[in-house]
Amino acid sequence: MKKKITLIGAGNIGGTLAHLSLIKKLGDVVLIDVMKGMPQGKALDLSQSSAVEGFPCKVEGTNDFSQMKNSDVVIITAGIPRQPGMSRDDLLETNGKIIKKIGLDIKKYCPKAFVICITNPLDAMVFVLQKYSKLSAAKCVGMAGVLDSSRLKFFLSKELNVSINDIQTFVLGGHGDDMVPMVNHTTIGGIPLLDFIKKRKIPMTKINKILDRTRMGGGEIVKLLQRGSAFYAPASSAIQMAEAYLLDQKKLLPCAAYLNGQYGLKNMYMGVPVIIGSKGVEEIIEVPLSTAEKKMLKTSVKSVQSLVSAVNKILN
Ligand code: TXD
Repeated sequence: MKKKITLIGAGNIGGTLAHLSLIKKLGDVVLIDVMKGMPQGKALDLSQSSAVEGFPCKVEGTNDFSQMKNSDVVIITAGIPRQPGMSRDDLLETNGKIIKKIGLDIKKYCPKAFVICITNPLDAMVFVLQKYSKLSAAKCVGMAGVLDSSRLKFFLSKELNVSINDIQTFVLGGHGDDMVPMVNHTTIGGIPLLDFIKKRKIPMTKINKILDRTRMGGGEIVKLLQRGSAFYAPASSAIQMAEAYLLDQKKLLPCAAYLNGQYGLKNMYMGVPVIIGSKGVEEIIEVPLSTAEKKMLKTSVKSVQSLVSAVNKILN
């Protein structure tokens, strides 16, 4: 039977998610947005592309949230994105209220779905989503780490002049400017990054610049676009997570997952490496951290925790 994928928020990322889902033949797509006409218009446009692309899946656009009923996968981008000069945290109140309502809808219409939150500030929003949807922790995740790692991979591949596909890396912590890129766990075709750059005589200062550019990767695009934020790479990243679930791929991906003791943290969402398969988050992988990484992670944890307590106050 064909799977049903609901995309809540039909803006830049939502539209791209729909296009990718259809081209990859992942299932029938429902695009939901509060804006009248827009999801319907995008769905019609996407449907017409099936004549060329030849996908067998249907796509519908609607303003009716009950249409998410019995979805297998839900991906949420509803809310407002950053404008130049705004931090992700400036979105807290508006997006918090939106995500709370969507959480309650998910509880009502598709409590068994695998749900991926993309809306910022990510780690706080996925916490709110899980709280109100009552989804199991395994079925409720946030997308940020795949994107942040993709940015790091891209910058490294350019600097090192190697294929992006040969770079293995991940980013730990919250999706903020204090995320923790895992240099010690980065390999180039199996060779540790630090050995690789030593051999090539690439100074560590260059790598540090790349790490900073990764941390600020979202802001760099916001500034260039002048309206809205990145959407192609975020959509690809979330589709990789959805695909891992739908096809039971057991992929190891950095995602915002609910922590219950892992990394010494409890009752919070944060970016960690997880295995995604047909049960959702099947395992959280813990890796040893250096003293410096532990310190950086602590800072990132503090930012996430203060956002969560701020949003809890707003919503209660
Ligand atoms: O790594 C990550 N997690 C991210 C997150 C990377 C990039 C962008 N990230 C965040 O995704 C960004 O900060 C935003 O919070 C979301 C969505 O970004 P997008 O670029 O798609 O924003 P758009 O184009 O403004 O689309 C948002 C849509 C828009 O069509 C609104 O009408 C709709 O959300 N919207 C709603 N839909 C449903 N229900 C409600 N309540 C609602 N409110 C607004």
